[in-house]
Amino acid sequence: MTRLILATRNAGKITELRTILADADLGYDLVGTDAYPDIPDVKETGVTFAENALLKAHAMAAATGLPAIADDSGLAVDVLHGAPGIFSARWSGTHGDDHANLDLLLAQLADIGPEHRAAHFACAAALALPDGTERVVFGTMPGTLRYAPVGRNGFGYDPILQPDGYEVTCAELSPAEKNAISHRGKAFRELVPVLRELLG
Ligand code: ITT
Repeated sequence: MTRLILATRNAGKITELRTILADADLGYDLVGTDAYPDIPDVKETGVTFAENALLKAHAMAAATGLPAIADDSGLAVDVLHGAPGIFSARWSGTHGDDHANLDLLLAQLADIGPEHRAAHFACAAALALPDGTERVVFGTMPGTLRYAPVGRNGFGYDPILQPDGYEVTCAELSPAEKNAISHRGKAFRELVPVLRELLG
């Protein structure tokens, strides 16, 4: 069985990709970064989601000699010209402080009317092989930003993004409901034909 690495410590992402690979009947053994504790995290020095996803995937493929997948994602707000974008995880200054990031964004947009609150989650998912071969695929989830957080599921900006066509926020969707329409779910599903082409 081919071992495939997903360069993340996020258990939710591993479960999501594992489910998609199983549904597609691709018999890979998918493991996360935690299976390689001695490999240091790579600095996300890219300026696009794709660049950062490729950096992470190539670093993992080079260090392990195995095919590696990595994703980079974030929230892009129209009126902010795509910000927070690649800075989504550290918008408030502290990496991974979801509450502070979301509070700062809501404060910045407090005076912006409903007609100008369009935003989308974006995800780039990269596959890198040890020989340097690379592919990147993308997924987005468009929606509108609320004025206050609602819902307890998910993470990050989920409580303030209401996906187009829904009356609830992402944080009110079940994981399966969100995966079916999410930026990451779409990008991961786009990887299936790429994996078939490059790995068989
Ligand atoms: P890795 O370990 O895989 O690098 P990460 O915690 O850096 O994961 P991401 O790159 O997936 O997280 O996402 C960066 C930020 O974008 C994340 O901290 C959230 O603020 C936001 N974000 C991305 N996807 C999201 C989603 O599905 N729901 C809510 N917020 C999301």
